[in-house]
Amino acid sequence: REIAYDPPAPDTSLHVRAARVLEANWTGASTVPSRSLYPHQWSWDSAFIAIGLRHLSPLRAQTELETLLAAQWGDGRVPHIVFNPSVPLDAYFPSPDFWRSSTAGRAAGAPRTVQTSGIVQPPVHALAAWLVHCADPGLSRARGFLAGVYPRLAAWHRYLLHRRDLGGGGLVSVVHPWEQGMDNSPCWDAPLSRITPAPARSFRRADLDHGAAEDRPTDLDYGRYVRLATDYRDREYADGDGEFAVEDPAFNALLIASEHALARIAEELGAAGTARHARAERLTAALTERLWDPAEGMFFCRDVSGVRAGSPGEEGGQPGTAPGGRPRGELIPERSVSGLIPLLLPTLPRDIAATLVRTTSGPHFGLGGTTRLVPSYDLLGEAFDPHRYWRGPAWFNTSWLLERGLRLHGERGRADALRRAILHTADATDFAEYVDPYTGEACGATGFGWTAALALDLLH
Ligand code: 9YW
Repeated sequence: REIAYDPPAPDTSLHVRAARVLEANWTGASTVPSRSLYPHQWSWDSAFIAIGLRHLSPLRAQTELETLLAAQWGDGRVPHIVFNPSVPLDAYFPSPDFWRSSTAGRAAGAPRTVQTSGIVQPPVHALAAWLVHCADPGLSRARGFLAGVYPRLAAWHRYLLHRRDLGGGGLVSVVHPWEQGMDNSPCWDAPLSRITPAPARSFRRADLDHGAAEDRPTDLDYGRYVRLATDYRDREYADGDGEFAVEDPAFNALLIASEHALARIAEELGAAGTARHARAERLTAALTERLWDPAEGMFFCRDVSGVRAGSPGEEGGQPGTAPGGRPRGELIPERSVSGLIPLLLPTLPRDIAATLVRTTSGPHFGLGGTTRLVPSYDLLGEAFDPHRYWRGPAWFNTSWLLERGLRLHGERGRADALRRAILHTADATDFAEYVDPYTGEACGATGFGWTAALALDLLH
């Protein structure tokens, strides 16, 4: 034989480089999204990161989720940021002295020993916990992983379902654009336009030290984010009186997927999961009833700011329903990738799933045609910008969610193509935070946590 040995696999394989990113972003008990831009623990980032980390170290993946849940508030909310005390205050805005969780959050049961924000992010955690368990059930059982996280995850879902049904129709509302995770999505333009911005000189944006201003949200957006967060803090994080309340399809779909996962976790722990599966079904029905637009072939956000849950319609109708049985509040006519993400739900009506698949590959999102990954916003929308944060660029977590959805609904060819595109783009961009949806050009930070983690997950 001419070659007497099998050459070792090059150590620059995608797998090895993704593992290196997660290693470099690991702080000892959790993983930062990006060393430069986001030097703390972020809630939904940690859930996605745990999903990838489970292939490298199930123990670290379990620890990632346990660290986040240890910062849970007494009322059940899981904060969107858990601050690292060894990072200087000015490294990220808003910092702990803005949120003041241990004082302003006292009534809501904020932890005393760790500083956090007071808002939340999408509930991907029970789904992540279940997937992490499945990677190494022996270790998980030996450590009592699920038994430890289950009560916390259950309290988290209870908080969302009981304190955040601000529209009164059974769905959860976000009270700040940062909660939904797609900060400056055009979906928020209309509800945000009513908010008086905080003066620009009253805060300093640390994000502009690391990110290009033309790619980041504008100063006017930031003024409004700061106003909403300040008002919420000054109400001691009490829910129900804010000026911004929106029912978002992705946030609710992730809650439903997590509720199904929580049912499985309950079953693994020897309890019945039936009531949770049934609740997930009711939520799926509420999602399609309140947010599905059959004429447009996708889900939309519903602006329920100012709709008082619990207050019956003028003629004594159901809460959340106007006289005549219509849901209260208005649908926001902006096409966001958020409106495609319910495809990940196992019991979505077949015709809705088929329509969503068509919309994903149609002219507004271009998948399999003009775009490489799913854009965050309508290619034909007036506000579309291929580089400005959540107003057009493609993100890896949303493409990963859609890959799952396509596979789940039997669209194997499309799912395989999207999987290949995610892996190729993660590889070519050094695990970028997000990319130009047409060219795949890297934007934002590189060495980004969930990009590396979700690429790793797709390699397995
Ligand atoms: C910011 C950390 C977070 C993500 C959000 C994303 C961004 C923070 O980064 O928000 O300062 O812009 O919008 O979804 O969790 O990766």
